[in-house]
Amino acid sequence: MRRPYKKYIRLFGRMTCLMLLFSVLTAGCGPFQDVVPEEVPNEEENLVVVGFSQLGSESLWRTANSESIQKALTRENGFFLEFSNARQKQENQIKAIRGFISQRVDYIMFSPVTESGWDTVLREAKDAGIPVILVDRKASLEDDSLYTAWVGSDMISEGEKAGIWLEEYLKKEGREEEEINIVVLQGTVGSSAQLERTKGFHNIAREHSNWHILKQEPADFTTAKGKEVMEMFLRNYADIDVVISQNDDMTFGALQAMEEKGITTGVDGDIILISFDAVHDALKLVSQGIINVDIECNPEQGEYILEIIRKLENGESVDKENIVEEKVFTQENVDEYLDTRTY
Ligand code: GYE
Repeated sequence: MRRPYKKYIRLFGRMTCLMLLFSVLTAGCGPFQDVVPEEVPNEEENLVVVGFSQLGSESLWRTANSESIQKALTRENGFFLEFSNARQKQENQIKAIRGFISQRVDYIMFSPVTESGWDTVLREAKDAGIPVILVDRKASLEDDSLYTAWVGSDMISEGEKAGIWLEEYLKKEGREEEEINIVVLQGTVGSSAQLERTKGFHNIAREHSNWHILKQEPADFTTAKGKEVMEMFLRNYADIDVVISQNDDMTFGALQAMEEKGITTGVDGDIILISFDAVHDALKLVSQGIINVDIECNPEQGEYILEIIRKLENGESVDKENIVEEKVFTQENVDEYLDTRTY
């Protein structure tokens, strides 16, 4: 495989050697040894260079996803990972991807903050001969050959699981004929997570003429926005039966807003609360009966990516779509998973 990036690695390698030599010679004579760049790869290591534009650090899920990838693409495993945080801005991701192209990295990975707007930059990557791996969220592209593989969740199915759980729960409670008022805290507008979870839930909701979605409002997957939007829901709607929050961080914010108004949620509460992600702090609330159900979204995608890149390096073919495994957590099954959840 052509590796023009190796030129830079070679240069860095030489610089590192020179700096190391200098620092040895001057050891104890000043602060210079502190600036030796230990991270920079040298030629002998023959590392696979991966540029990764993570979309942000908006949620606990996202932190776990970044950590999983950083843990898999290590030097020991033969990788040099250049990690760039886009702070939830598409323009930052496009800039980072262009930077990776000009550095001639071996692979580009990114988690698209929103679905659309990637055709031009991905065409540039393709023209430069750099394979692109999509992580977590999807991109809607006019030409699917602009990426090599995608690793992530089936988020339509996640939305459907929420709907199916609600259907069964209302039946169990003898409320299946009741008028049910629903509000939805949505994730980042135009992200595949927001679009697909919404679509999946609607696939089930449309079968129930007594379910009324009063309002769906984006809260950007953050706790602060979740609280703000929930406060607005509480001001505008007096009779809410169900809150659906498209991630746990927004759920934490929504819970603060409801607690401040003396409203309870969950198994014995005033409002049914449905959340997504299933991070440890939320699973604790499921166990305590404060969140009724948490639809898991699995952030541990590092190992899948590792395997894909290894196959590509060996000239093997890879599946275009790689879906991670996920569960549904309620008070009935959550305790057996609580202790082992690391994020
Ligand atoms: O649910 C949320 C995060 O794209 C699946 O993004 C991901 C979502 C996840 O910020 O917590």
